[in-house]
Amino acid sequence: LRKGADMDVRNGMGLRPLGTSAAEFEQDLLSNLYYRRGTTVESASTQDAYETLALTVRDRLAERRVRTAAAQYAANPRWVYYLSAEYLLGKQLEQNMLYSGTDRIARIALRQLGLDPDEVTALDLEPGLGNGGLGRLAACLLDAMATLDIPAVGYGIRYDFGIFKQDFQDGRQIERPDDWAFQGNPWEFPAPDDQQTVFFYGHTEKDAAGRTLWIPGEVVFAEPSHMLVPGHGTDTVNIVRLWRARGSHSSFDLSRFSAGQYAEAVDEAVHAENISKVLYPDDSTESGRELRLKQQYFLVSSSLRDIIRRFRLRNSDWTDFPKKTVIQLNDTHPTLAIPELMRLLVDEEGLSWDLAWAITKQTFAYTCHTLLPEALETWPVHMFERLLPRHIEIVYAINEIFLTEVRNRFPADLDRVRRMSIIQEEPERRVRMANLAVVGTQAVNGVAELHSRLLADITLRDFAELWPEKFHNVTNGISPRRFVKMANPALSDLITEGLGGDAWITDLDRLAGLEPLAEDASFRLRWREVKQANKVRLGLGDPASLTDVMIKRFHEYKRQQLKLLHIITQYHRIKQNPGQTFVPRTVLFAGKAAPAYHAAKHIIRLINAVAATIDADPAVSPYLKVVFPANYNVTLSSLIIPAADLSEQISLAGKEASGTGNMKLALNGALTVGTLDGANIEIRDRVGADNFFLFGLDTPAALELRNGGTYSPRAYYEQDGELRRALDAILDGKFAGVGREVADSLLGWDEYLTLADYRTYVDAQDDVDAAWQDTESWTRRSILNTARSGFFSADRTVRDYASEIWHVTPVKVTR
Ligand code: GPQ
Repeated sequence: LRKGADMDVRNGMGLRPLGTSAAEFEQDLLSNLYYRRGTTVESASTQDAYETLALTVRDRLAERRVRTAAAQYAANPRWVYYLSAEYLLGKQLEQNMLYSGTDRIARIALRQLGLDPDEVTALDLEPGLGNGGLGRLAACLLDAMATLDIPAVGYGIRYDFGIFKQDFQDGRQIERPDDWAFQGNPWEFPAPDDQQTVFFYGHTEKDAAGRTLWIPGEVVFAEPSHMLVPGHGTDTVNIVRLWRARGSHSSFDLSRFSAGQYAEAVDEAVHAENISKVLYPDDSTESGRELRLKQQYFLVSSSLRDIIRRFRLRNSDWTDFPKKTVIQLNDTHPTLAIPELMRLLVDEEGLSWDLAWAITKQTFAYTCHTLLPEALETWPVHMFERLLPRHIEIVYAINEIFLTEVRNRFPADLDRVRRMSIIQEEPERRVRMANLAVVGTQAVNGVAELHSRLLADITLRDFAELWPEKFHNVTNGISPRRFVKMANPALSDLITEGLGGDAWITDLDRLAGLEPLAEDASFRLRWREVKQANKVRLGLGDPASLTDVMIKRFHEYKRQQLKLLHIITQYHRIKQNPGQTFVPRTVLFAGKAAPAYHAAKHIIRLINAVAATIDADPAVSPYLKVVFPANYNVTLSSLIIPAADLSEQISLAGKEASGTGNMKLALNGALTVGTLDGANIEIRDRVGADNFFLFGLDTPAALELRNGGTYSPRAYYEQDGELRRALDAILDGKFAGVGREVADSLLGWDEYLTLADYRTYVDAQDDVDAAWQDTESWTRRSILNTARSGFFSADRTVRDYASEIWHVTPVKVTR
């Protein structure tokens, strides 16, 4: 069979359509149970039933996938390839039942066979192949690309262990491995024939013709499998292709094994396979480990070869490559793709440097997701050149030509040259991946308006001065399917009823049609009933209380510690005023801290200690409850978000690139208490200042205070009695003696100006309490938050990418 025949148009023909009735689904379940699972109803375990269900649902989408591949192959379009080290796809079963329209019939069929649908579906696990917002954004964009019929493939790594499972022991975070695929993963199609070879280490030589050869020192195989990425309300099914590292066949040492050296016999294979063993549980900080750099090159090298293989199915001329290919780099993690494509074109394909560079630059685009300088990845030159001896030469060559351009544009500006160089010289020679990413791409974008502006004005200012046209903004968005339709079925039904149809699911601006219903008292009552039911479903805290949620990774810039100071203040007010009534609140935290991020872990521990102290105090617990469910993930977020009344988006202005939880919460009718940071600004502009609780310094004020050199957290402590009481309570050990490190850090330096924003934050929370007491008005504002948040659909985000950066058009899949 000709390689690549999977793409052949003929494969779209001659398929028996799969049935759409419950009886046909039941037949297919049985047949899959017998022929693919090799068992019978009588002897099937719940795992058998689950896997069979998954296969039966998957088949419905696989049929669409075949037609998608055929249509896309025939069109020979410009493809979007999304390269990301992380994907947080969420559970697949519920999604795939929804997208294939089999939810109802699957349940009927399972019951017909005597199986309990809830018990069976409970076995579906979430692949946690990412850390936080960046990984979930990747999943939302794939969902939207498929929904908009854009030919796209996501590339990533199939980590054996995803993001760690979080648990608490004495209130402390502990991490346990996430062996998500131990039982196998029924959603995955292995494609061993598309295996690629990835090289590391070694040295370079020049051949007689003067061409550079890379003589590698290590060979690892990359074995792909893909999962289906269905679009909603369309037949398009794209894929996400994940690579797994495999040792070569020769890496099993039979002679050692025969000599009883069992561990040594598999040494080499184990070493190779370690590359895709575990996701680095870092978020916005550089890990600095060689294995991570290896992972990045592993992803890039295998994906590029696969992209080229796909290009060659329909094309032969290299100059067509950028016409048929756009590769979006999800942050700098896949930036090695730039020197790797240069190497393939120059060393392996024999193209001239200039032509290869023109092709490369036109092919790539780069999304930056941060403003924190410490999150801009750099790699020590000595590590880079040992692992990738040819790539460092290419990076040097790119840098030399680039710096010549800089010198010509800005003569005698040595400092600028030093700042812009891809190589940092002091205090240690390092490769600056963000600089490489800007130099080697045709477009650079930030992920919210403020973020994109700050990138151009501050973080990447020198580059924006050189190439202003390269810089774009594409405000993030979220999947309305995942985070409204699936997460909040009750609200979805009410919205559909209110709008007289469900077209909003793929056209979220239609939510604007809810605005007049905010004035309808009976609609408001039903809106409240839905929120109430979602709180009951979540099962944490009193459903009548104000549910106040802060759900995100733990990071000092996000300022969970500020929320905590407010909680302690409220605790003191309640204790000081016995007999007075207060607005009852359930404060819910959820999120993980990077295992080595000690300051964040101290905050987690203190939250748990404060929660326990409040719980044990009968004078306070009727009005205040703090809950912190462990192991925040996509699944848990889908339960919390629909139950939230108040969304905490309280990062220091100028630090949060965008945020996406802020969008999910507003769309589900939570009101935001937030700073002028990231996408909060755009949310507030849309929902209206009256429906958003604003507080805190704005970015210029924060920059001035921080950089002025006179910021004194202690002055705030001394001037504000309530703040002093809150910090003293921690320092005095009132919370089981826990958290002094947190208070010390706030009083000592307070990098993120928590104390400076404390007073306006507490005042904003008082406004929240006052607003909550007017139930009808709160509900009106809640409805308006939903009605005016249609902009935050990932469909809009993808349309922006498609028109501004990718210049791609849809390919419609037909029967
Ligand atoms: N983000 Cl650099 C991550 O989740 N991980 C990272 O390593 C970096 C950024 C987030 C960012 O903090 C949020 O503000 C964004 O909303 C999100 O990426 C998606 O763009």
